[in-house]
Amino acid sequence: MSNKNALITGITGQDGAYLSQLLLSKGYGVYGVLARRSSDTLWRLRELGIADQVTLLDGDLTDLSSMIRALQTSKADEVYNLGAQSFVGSSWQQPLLTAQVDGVGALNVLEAVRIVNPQARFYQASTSEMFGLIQAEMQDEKTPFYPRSPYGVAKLMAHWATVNYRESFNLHASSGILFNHESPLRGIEFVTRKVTDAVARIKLGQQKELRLGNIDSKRDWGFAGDYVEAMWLMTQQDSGDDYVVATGQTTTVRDMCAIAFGHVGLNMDDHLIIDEKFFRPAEVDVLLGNPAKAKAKLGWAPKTSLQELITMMVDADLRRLQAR
Ligand code: NDP
Ligand code: GDR
Repeated sequence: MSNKNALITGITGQDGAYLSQLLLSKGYGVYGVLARRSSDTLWRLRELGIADQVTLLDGDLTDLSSMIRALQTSKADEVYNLGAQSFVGSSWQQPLLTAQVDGVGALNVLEAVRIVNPQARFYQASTSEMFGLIQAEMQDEKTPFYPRSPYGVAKLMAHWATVNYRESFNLHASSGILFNHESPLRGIEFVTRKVTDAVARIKLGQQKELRLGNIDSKRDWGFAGDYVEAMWLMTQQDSGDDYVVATGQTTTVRDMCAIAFGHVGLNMDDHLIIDEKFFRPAEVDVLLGNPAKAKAKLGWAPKTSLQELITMMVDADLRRLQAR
């Protein structure tokens, strides 16, 4: 068992919850930055039964002083920067906030590490959205970036800041370029969870239709529980590096949707409506990651198929709705 401490920004998010669970199982003292909100944000940690096993520290990524204090209080050996305005769709409405939180926020955490404990190992939650407009059939660590949203642009700044701090100050800093990963703890605004929640409601007679935007886009979807293991493996290496984490399979939103409806014996065409409202000003048409480096260097491989993932999510949504 480890006697290390970890600090997680974004601990109340999907990945923060699964990463906390993983680190607790390894014996870490887990600290998380809790951004002030008017409503409760601990539901994911509660659902995993770990809300009282982590130490929450008030702070915000845009507030450098709170990041410095979080580093000091937690005495973190490993810092995972998962906090972000992570919804691509909202980033066109809130480009400056997204830049402040996702771009400058990462720089604040890097500065806090540099000031308080440059020996701490740093993980940055980078994203396949940095690839954006397709430059290669399969994207890997050498594929050029071409972000297509204010979110992608902000995350690119954070990625390069991570690389730059590694090269400038010799920090143990890694950038995990993670492709889409989902789970029953996924936010309801993201397409997989929007679909699985709607399918469960339609099955239970609580809803009739599901309105989506571009169902022709393709994503490389994996399970969040598998992906947080890759984050931890990166901080265990001798030095920081950049890694693509993906399944190597891509599927259209349409086919993902068909899996969800099919799982409960419903016909998607009876319920699905295409709504212009959900189209984006610029789209990332296809994402398909090549996780060969993560496999070779980290010994990481995805364990959950898209079929298993979507059926797990539909079943969880059915259970939640029936328990109400
Ligand atoms: P979520 O949206 O579920 O979680 C985001 C977290 O960031 C929440 O805990 C949120 O707090 C916190 N947060 C937002 N703004 C601030 C702020 N100003 N200060 C401090 N904390 C803040 O995201 P995921 O868990 O899905 O993703 C984790 C990270 O990985 C994100 O950075 C995301 O951009 C990135 N990523 C995600 C992928 C995915 O497919 N899930 C793929 C690639 C990258 P609160 O709960 O209070 O809102
Ligand atoms: P994405 O995820 O933008 O890839 O970012 P999202 O699930 O929002 O969209 C995936 C694709 O589905 C299309 N789509 C819709 N999307 C949503 N949300 N709602 C709809 O109604 C809808 N209809 C069609 C989208 O246009 C898109 O093509 C996620 C986030 O977790 C990011 O933080 C992360 O960095 C990337 O994954 C990798």
